[in-house]
Amino acid sequence: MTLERIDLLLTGIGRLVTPPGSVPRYGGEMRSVSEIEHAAIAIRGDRIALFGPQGDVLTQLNGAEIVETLDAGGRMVTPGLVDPHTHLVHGGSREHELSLKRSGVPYLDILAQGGGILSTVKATRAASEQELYDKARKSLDIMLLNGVTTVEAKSGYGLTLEDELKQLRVAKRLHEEHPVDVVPTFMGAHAVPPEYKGRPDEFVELLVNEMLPEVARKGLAEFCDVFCEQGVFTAPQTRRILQQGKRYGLIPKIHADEIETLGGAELAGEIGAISAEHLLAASDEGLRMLAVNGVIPVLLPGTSFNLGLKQHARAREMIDTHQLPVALSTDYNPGSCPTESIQLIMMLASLNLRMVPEEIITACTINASAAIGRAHDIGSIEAGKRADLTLFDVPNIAYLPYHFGINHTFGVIKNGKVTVWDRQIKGRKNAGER
Ligand code: IZC
Ligand code: ZN
Repeated sequence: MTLERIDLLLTGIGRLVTPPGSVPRYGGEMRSVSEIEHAAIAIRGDRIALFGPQGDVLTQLNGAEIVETLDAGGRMVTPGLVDPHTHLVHGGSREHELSLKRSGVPYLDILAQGGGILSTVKATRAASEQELYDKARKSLDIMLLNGVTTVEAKSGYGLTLEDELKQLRVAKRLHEEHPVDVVPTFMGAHAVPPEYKGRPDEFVELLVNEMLPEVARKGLAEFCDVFCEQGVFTAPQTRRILQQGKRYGLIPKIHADEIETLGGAELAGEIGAISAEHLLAASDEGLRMLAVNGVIPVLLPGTSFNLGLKQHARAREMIDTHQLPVALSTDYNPGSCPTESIQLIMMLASLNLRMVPEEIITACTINASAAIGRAHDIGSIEAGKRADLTLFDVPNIAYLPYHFGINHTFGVIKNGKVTVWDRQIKGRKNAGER
């Protein structure tokens, strides 16, 4: 890239931290991140042009036209964080189920009684497209203020063709209108809707024959996900749905072995899913199948925490024994994990998954971007990659999972534009609206 003109030069970076490269980091590689003190980053358009020790960068820019220079004030800078598993677009909320949960009724029992996901289905069907948009947009603002620059968003609270399309259209509009990039996943197989109660195979046929083809035709999803779980969708039903998704160009993902061991991890390996999510109850063979087939485990420690489970995903074995490229995500949803805070997830990954800070940063950047097929474009600070950067008011990465329960993000640069500064969103497209 020619260095004749730089649009934004970020100087005064106390510590620049990034995983290297543009491919997922496997196992032991997750621990090695590049750290540069007193750094600078030069941006041209929406791309990183140059980065390194500030003295070196300034020397290389000698004679270049620099449109704007911004002082990071000694803060830490990482790649913009990526949240690769959310149920961002939904109606209503589920605090009315909290007492039931706390009295010991399990998550899947609440669903079997017509609550849980199905109570959100009712609220989502009743909501207008604009109401869904306004609610999701508020969550997206919170994510951005927490340092997230790309999120994946699943449908799955409509469960009719029209209501699934409604959710996916909202995700598309958010992607176009909000600074955060929104990557859409079709998850019509999230639950069996009440009108198909006791007839799950008929619902699978509807998904396969009508919903999937139409979603794909309209270009409203990149990925297809299935909740493969006891009492929800079986492994054979999951296989059928994801194989049909593949025929229509949708890349498979699986909510696999979250609560019961159903062989979801094995299936993710067999069909070549890009990622397998949750995995608390995954078998040894399942983990081996993920490794052999290059499937990215997306771990969601906020969910096991919030469900009060004793069991956690076996992150240490995934990383140390199976050399897997672990990613982390919020799982933001109104039931099992009502939080947008990826920084809380970092703390829980440290506490309950025993991941070290370098692994956590890798899991929230390059590996998270790989879980949504974008490691070539985002997830690390590299010349030529998208200029998505997060500034934290912390001295080093260990401080992020260490000092918990508050937001450490000071600023965000998205597509080369200063989008959050001094903890405020700038450059909002429809600034006057809210
Ligand atoms: O709304 O409960 N696990 N799907 C599968 C969810 C959690 C979201 C929800
Ligand atoms: Zn989920």
